[in-house]
Amino acid sequence: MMLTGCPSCPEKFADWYRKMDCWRGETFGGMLRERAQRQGERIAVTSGEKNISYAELDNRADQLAAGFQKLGIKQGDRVVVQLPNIIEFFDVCFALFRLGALPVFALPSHRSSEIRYFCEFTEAVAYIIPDTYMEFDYRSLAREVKNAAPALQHVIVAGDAGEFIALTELYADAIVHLPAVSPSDVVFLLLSGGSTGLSKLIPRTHDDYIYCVRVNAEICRLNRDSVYLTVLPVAHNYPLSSPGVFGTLYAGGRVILAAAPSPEEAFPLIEQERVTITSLVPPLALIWLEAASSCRHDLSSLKVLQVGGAKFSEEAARRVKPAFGCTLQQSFGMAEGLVNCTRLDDPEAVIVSTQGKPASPYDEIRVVDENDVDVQPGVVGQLLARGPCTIRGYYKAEEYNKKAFTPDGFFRTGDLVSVNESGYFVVEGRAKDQINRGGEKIAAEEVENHLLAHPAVLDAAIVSMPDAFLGERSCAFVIPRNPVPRAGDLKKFLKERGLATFKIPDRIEFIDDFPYTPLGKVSKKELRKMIAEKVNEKKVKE
Ligand code: OOB
Repeated sequence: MMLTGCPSCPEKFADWYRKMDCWRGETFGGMLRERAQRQGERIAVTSGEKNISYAELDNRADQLAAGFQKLGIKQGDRVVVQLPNIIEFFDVCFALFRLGALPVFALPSHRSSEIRYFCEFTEAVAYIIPDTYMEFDYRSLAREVKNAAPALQHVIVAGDAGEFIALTELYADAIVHLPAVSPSDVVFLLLSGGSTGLSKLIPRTHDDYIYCVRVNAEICRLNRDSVYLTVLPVAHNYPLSSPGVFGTLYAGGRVILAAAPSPEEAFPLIEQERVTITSLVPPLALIWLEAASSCRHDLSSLKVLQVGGAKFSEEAARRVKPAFGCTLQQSFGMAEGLVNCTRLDDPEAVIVSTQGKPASPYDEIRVVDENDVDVQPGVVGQLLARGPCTIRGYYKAEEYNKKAFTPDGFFRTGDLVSVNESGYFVVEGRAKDQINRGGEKIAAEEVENHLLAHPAVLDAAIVSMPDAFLGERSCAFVIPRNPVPRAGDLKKFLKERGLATFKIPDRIEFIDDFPYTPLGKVSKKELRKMIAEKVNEKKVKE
């Protein structure tokens, strides 16, 4: 079933990816069914004291699909899913996959500004939440959202539902009829890190996502004995698929869900469950490295520690093997599809100093200058990508797609890279107007637009500032009106507008006017330099 507003892969390329055995015609629903038939008794997912086998997961997905169907959720419908690392996440995903309904994966940190937009833009029929998580009540968020999104018919709660529908009540007995789901159908919408006002939605198909999952699982040598620990939010593309939880299930292994990413939570789990692989963002890797030196837990089962989502410094990367006795894998991927990573048998020097090479041999890569002319090897340029995992366009974004993709279908990643003689990337910077706050992406324009809504803000420009722990934090330069607002009031204002906390500027600097480029655009480069100097000056004084 075609979802309108999703540019599909041209037939010529689709044929090629099939011929090359990338796209094998599998679906997620079918994949789980097959695993359940082959190894039904084996544990698929563990969370705390709860274990569910492949057969149970398969069964629960069917029962929940029946319940969703009774509610009227049908093929092609969009459902905003905002669940933390709990077993129900899997029931919900596979139930929706089997119905051909599409999860829109929100993160637990999103608040009303983001959720309202996802619901409205995708015309979602349902919104699925936990009752509370990390001391936040998602039901109050749902109340706000429901008023704003008329198409939204159902709010479904994992836990105490209040006035909403309890997820537990939806596990029904008999499925009426499961629709035919084609491997080329869109399976869900992922969120882009974004650089424009509102984040773009990424339509991924069964074909392209399962291939991505499979190729990453192969690179990480996952098999039935693999145990993947999920510490990052499971709905993020990285722990979801690179190879993450879906890669582990594809390989028939076991997924462990951690309630929190801290070493206090994760290290005992590694010991107890004999975890073999996990993935972290760089700031978390720093915390784990620190904790490993005084750790009394047996972490010897860990074979691979993946670090990605933001640049991992070479100094920190060098410490991974001595600290954990396992192989580091650097992962440089994007929800739009392309994933690059170092290989487990790469020399240590390559592993610590590069962000890897494309996961698939069918990924086509170009590194270009500002005129789209290919640069010489080793020269920094913008990375363009086309391949069996990479989308050909964002959901309902016809105009934007003309800029985000070349006419021949390469995705403009916005990442500045150099490529060494072995084809490995070093991420050198970013051309897109985005802040990467320790792996969490902030589109500058989105936050600027919110700031501009404040009556005391004449203009605003947000840039990154260097940070030893997160790599980058955000700094908003604001031209105020009179009377000059207080920084704290502006932050509070953004919070009240329902913006996720990680997007609220870490620092606000008031300024009389911006520096401009010769073309009259705000010079963010100059602003970044100004704040970096200020931050470094302070460090020198300290
Ligand atoms: C992952 O996916 P997204 O969609 O949240 O973010 C993608 C962007 C990239 O375009 C790049 O700017 C940045 O995040 N990034 C890195 C990086 N990994 C991602 N920048 C420097 N070094 C790295 N290792 O973040 C993602 C998806 C799949 C696998 C891994 C990460």
